Parts: sequence; structure tokens; C-alpha cells
Amino acid sequence: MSLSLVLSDILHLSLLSCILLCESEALKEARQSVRKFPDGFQFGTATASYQVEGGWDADGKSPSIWDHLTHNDPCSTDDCKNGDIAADSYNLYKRDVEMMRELGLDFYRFSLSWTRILPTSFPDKINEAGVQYYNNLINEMLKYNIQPLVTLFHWDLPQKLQEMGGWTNPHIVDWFSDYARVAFELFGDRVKNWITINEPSAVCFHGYGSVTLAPMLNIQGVAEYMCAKNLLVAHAKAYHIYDKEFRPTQGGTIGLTHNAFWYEPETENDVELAEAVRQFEWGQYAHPIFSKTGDFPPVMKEKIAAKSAAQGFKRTRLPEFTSEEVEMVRGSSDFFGLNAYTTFLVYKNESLEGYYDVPSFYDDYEALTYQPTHWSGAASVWLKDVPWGFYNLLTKIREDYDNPPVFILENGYSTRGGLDDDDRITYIRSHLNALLDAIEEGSDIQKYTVWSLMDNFEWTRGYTERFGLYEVDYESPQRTRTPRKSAFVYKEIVRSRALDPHYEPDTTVMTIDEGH
Ligand code: GBH
Repeated sequence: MSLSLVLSDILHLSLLSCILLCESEALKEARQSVRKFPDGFQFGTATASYQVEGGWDADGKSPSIWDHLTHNDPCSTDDCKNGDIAADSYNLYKRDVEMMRELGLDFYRFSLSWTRILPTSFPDKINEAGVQYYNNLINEMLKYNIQPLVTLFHWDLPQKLQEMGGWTNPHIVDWFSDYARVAFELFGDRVKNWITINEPSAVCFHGYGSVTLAPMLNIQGVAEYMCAKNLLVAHAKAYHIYDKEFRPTQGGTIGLTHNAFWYEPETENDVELAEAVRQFEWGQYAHPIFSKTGDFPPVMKEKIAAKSAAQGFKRTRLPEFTSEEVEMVRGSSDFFGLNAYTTFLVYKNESLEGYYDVPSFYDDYEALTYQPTHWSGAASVWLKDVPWGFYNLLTKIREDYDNPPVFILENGYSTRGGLDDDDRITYIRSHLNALLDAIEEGSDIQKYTVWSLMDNFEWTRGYTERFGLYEVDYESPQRTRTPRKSAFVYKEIVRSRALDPHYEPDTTVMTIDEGH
């Protein structure tokens, strides 16, 4: 090892320890005392249609890509199970709303199943039974003053549209925006917060450039970028339809929600690389909407163009936006929707040369990421409890994008089940502390959402990972829901509008407080 390397390591270590020490000195005290949330701050929980509803073919619903995947390849999930019944929210929505009341929530985030409302995928035929289900749910919530926050698309694409290329087909801009218009018409009198699309990077990378989510296309380095462009334009078109045709009378807000991990450089040598990784991973979708210039991040455009040329492609594998599209996408979100879970370290070493033998997203960004084994973590392998990463992420969003309003639309922790979930409580508290730190520094964070209200179908993990504040008993026909300890702690946070690190709940009986 050369002398300069050793020196830089020492410098790095001392910097790091200063950061850690400084943080512990400055923040320890605050974290020992009760911290208040700002006036108007709102608390919620979230779920998604395929993960909780069940009723996969009930009353005229047609199949989505998740019905198709789990029926055609049953062991595409770890436990060979599917979402045919899931938590049966299609039938148990009243109990779901009762849980929201127990927690005292301000809002509940759920998603619409496209094929439940439009079984042909198109607006030629509206399925009244599907509409009735969502009307029942929304009206039941509003009875108790719980605001619906509705996601139009949380991954359950109509199978028919997938057969026509799904998000790689530019016609999806019309397919999606027609569907969005139907939803605004049907529910917009009562729904004032809309999310167009949940986690673009999960849809495009995991669905089209990998095998981790349906449709598991795995056409690397090509399909995920086609998806990205079409998805952003489809989102923007839906945004403008709402803005022009519905906002004047309905007066709500609309945006999309990003899945952003924090990427920390392993050493000072990796600072630039970590920034490139952030731009590839979520700047890909945030830069076109929130930057002053719009369009994909410059570092992405440059790297992919250079790689593509060297690989013998006739043009860059990253589709280009027209200037009209750049303008259409730029600014097409009333808030920065953020699903934030965890942190990775970024590094590069020489062994990366020749590491990937085909063009791919990871080859394009030329870095490796990992999580140190000593970071404590959840049942999900990718999910470590790293609150300082959440703080860094919030700070970067504030600094890079001119302090937009931020809605945290997912944050949560998985276990293997059981009611005593102290790890989940630790995680939620540590992340709310980091969020309060960011607010104190000036971040405009307005909402916080726990993923999830209850256990649900965790995609390719099936039911093996549990994210719920409420446990769901999948063995019981009633899908009995029981509050975990974390439900009692979250209830107290929502009630007191404060974080008390010493609060110990009485978990013997869950009640509904007056006014809920
Ligand atoms: C969210 O995604 C989803 O919006 C939600 O539906 C889900 O239930 C929740 O998280 C918990 O997972 O298989 O190791 O390659 C969070 C981002 C992107 C994290 C896909 C897991 C796959 C990891 N997710 N990723 S892996």
C-alpha cells in the first residue's frame, strides 16, 4: 500500500470519526428529550392494491402482470404464494379503516388496481363493481376524517398492456393518461392527493432490466431506459391533465414518488462516483422533473452514450427526450414524493474491468455498492437501519432541487413476524429523528408515511417478510389483524405530534380515541 493511500485513509478515518462524534454530541441531547413535529405535519400509513386487496378476479377484474406471473410461475415467489386473497382488503376494508382510526391517522395511502376499474385496460368499459369498492373505501375513510392519498399505479399493470410491450411501448403515454383521467373523474371530488406512479426505478430497472419484479423481462441496458423515458412522459401527461382539467374545480395536488436509497462514498476517492450512482439510481427520474434544466442527468447521458458507442450501438441506448418532452416533464410534480428505506456504500476497484459481460445498468454506472455486515438490518437483505443516510438524502433533495415540499410516502422495516417488534420501533424513531433534524435545517417535509399499515404480499418475497404495524394471520379465513407494539408507539407519536424516546406503550388493549 502506498504512503499516500495510507495518509488518505487516516485523513478519512479522522474525518469520519469527527462526523460521528460531532453528530453524537450535537444530537444526543435532542434525541433524549421529547421533540415536537411542526404544526400541520401529517402522519399516515400505506399499502398497495396487489399487496393487500385479494379479489384477483372478483366482479369483473381482469389479470394484471402480477396475477399472470404468480399463476404461470407459482414459485416465482419465495414461498410459492400469490396475491389471490392477500390480506383480503377487498372484503375487509371496514376493518382497515377501523385500524386507521385506532392509529389516529391523518391520511392513508393506497393504490388503485387499473384492471379492477378498467378490465379492458382502456376507458371503453368501466367496471362498476370495482368503482364501488374504491368508493366504499374512500367514503368510509372520509366519514372519520382520514384523507385518501391515492396512487394510480403501484406495479400491477394490465397483463394485456404488457403483451403490447408495457412501459417500453410509447403508446403507454395515452393508455396511462386515459386511465388517470377516469380516476380523476370518478374519485377526484373526494381525493385531493394523487400519486401517479410508485417508484419508477423499481418499475423500470427491476421489471425490465432485471428479474426481481414482474414482468421480469431482464433485457438489460436497453429496456429499462425505454421504460424510463415513456414512464416520465406518461406521468407528465397525467400531471398536466390533472392540472388543466381537474385542479381548477377539484383543487388537489399530484406528483410521483421516488424510491431513493442514500449512496455514500466508501472513501474520498469515491465521492464523484457516489454522486454518479445517485444520479443513475434516482436522479434518472428526479432530475427530469426537479432540476432547472430538466432532461436525464448529464452524467447518465454522457456515460451511456460513450459506452454505447464503444459497444457498437448505432445510437445511445438511453432514449432522448424531444425538447417539448423535456418541457412537459420539467416541473410536473407538486411535491417530491419519497420512499426512503436505507443506505449503500459505493466504491470502485480495478476488478470491475470486465466484471459485466453484457451492457447493463450497473456496467453503465461503473461502480459497486454494498452494505457493511455490521450494519443492523431487517428481514429484507437490502434493508439496514441507517438514519444518517436518510438525513443526507433529505439534505441533498433540499439543496439540489431548491427545497421542494417533500412527502415521505414510504418508510418502514421488515421482520419475520411476531408482535414484539422493538427493531421496527427503533427504526421508525431513528428515522423520525433524522427527519426532524432535516426540518430544523430548513427542509420542507410535510408528510410521513409508514410502510405498512399491515402485513402484505411482499412481491417476490411472498409472505416471508412482514412490514406491518398490524400483523395479519394468513392462516385464519378472516385474515385477523392484530396490532404490534409498533402500532401502539406510532399511535402515540400521531396523538402527541411528538417523538418521546422513553414512551413505553400499554399493549393490552387497542382503542379508538375520541374524535376518530
Ligand atoms: C417499496 O419498495 C415498495 O413500494 C413496496 O411495495 C414494498 O412492499 C416495500 O418497498 C417494501 O419492500 O430483490 O434484493 O433486488 C422499496 C424499494 C425496490 C426495495 C426493489 C427492494 C428489490 C431488492 N424496493 N428492491 S432485491
